[in-house]
Amino acid sequence: MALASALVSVIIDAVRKTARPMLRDFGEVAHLQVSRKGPGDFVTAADIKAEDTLYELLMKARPGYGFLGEERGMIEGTDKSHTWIVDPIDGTTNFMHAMPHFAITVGLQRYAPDGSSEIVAGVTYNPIMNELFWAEKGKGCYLNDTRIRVAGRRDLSESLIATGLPFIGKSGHAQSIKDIHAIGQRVAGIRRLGSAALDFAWVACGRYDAYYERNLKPWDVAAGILFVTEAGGIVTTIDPDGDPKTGASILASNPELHPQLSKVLRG
Ligand code: LIP
Repeated sequence: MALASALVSVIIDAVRKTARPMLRDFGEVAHLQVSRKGPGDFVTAADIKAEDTLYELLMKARPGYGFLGEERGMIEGTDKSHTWIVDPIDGTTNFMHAMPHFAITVGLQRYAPDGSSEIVAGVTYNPIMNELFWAEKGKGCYLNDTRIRVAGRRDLSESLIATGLPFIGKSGHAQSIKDIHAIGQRVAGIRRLGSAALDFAWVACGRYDAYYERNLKPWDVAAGILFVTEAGGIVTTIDPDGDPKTGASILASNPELHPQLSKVLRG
């Protein structure tokens, strides 16, 4: 990428190298080994292979950093100021069902001496559409070589909203119905496409006006939080004063719609 810094270029290179075998696996998904981590929670051989590649390349580039991966868990580094946060295939269930909507997503979290932290770089790549979203703190958000910004829509009744819904083994079913009921009466459309990382990216480029979801993981949200804020949006938890980086709940939108949606979801 002409505009990307050396740090972001390291991530982009690792993601692109990971994507090539992933596309081959996607073409043969019917023959892919799949394991069950829990009810409704699957991991494929492609997830494992992709996370292994990302671990090898990112740790080679920044040997001391920590690494938090969906499949490996937390691996502490000697440099306590940085941690890679990685979901090798966000949208695994889509991938397993040969649905062409999934992404490799990498965030870099930086820790300050006072214990606070922020996401300072992120890349999310949809290899099927060859759409590479990337951002660095204070330097904007991009889709391939084009700078992107959140939609400017102010009227909730004209907005298109993304969300995620619980399934077997997940909690929050009753709350999700309450959320859908409250939101659905006020917006032009709701979409649930099965990849949080791409939901964030599509808010950042203005395809969605907002995205909300509960009960996610740090690797689902790390890069996306940076994308939306660097594209002029706001990302908070649904309930007041939480830390969206945990993934406990997410509300991402532009500055005009965020307070309106926050009021609706907080009931
Ligand atoms: C998925 C998220 C999705 C959420 C699913 C799952 P995975 O991530 O991207 O938004 O609704 O429950 O967490 O597990 O496919 O990497």
